[in-house]
Amino acid sequence: MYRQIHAALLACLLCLGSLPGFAAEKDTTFVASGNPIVSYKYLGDPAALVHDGTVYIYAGHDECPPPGQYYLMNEWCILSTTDMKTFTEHAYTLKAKDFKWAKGEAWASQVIERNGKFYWYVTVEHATIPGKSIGVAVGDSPLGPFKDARGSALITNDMTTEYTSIRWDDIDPTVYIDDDGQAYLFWGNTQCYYAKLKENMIELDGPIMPIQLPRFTEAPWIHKHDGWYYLSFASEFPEKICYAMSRNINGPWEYKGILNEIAGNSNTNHQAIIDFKGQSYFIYHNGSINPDGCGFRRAICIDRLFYNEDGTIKRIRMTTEGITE
Ligand code: FUB
Repeated sequence: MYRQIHAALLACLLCLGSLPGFAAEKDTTFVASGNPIVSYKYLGDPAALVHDGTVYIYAGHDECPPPGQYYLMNEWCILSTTDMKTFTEHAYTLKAKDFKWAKGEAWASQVIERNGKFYWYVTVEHATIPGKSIGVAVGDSPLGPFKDARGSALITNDMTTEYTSIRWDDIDPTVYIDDDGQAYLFWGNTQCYYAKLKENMIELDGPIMPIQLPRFTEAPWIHKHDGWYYLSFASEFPEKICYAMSRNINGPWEYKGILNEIAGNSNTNHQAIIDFKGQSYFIYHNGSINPDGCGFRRAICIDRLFYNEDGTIKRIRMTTEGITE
């Protein structure tokens, strides 16, 4: 009986969560009972920022009502944790429409800090330049509020037509600031790109350069660990996460194979990789709370990530228990 009431309540909450505009009215703290960490609303495309002893997770809100099979994403939500088990969902959300030049569609994003400012790079559909585009918002805190930093897109589809004619290749930004202070933006779908960013973080500082990665689909994530640069990315479709390594952020990148297998019930598989308090974590989404089975109502999971002595990464073991210690 209890299980039935619980299931009905969950279904009701998920239904509410799929309604456009549903958002936490105030910060809400909860203890995750394994994976996925949030099961009262659908969230996808997690990006993580470690700052001052806290992990912030920025995720797109999947609002497509069942049984719809399309992306309905209007906003990005923020979660935070200091122990990877107790999470706060913050009331503030950034909306795709906060970028006045955008039509909507809050696809994948990432936040990075520089000189006390927090830059939130986002994918949105451009209102006047056909195709996906990348914008950047800035705030004084990892929890915002954030405002459009440029008043225009940083990357638009017409800037990359020499590489592919598709209109959704300019998505999924990931940003890294190297040890010498140079910032880089990586992004792409079908074709992976990267470019230098100026110190102000809101302008390109050089040409857009293609990177050749085998069976690259989307979702690049750049991180560094013990002197190695890692470029992980979603591969093929349905997606696995694969990765490449280099001693230099400009490459050459050596392909290292599969890092994470197809994530249950979701055709996409979008990752963030962080080190936090001496452990490494793999943060991703699957479709495990979606009874219909598709990639449009996703859920965020966290599992441990382990490196081998030679710097390669062990295959991720996706669990339902999540982080237990
Ligand atoms: O959420 C929309 C798109 O699905 C993202 O931009 C891709 O990475 C894929 O997860």
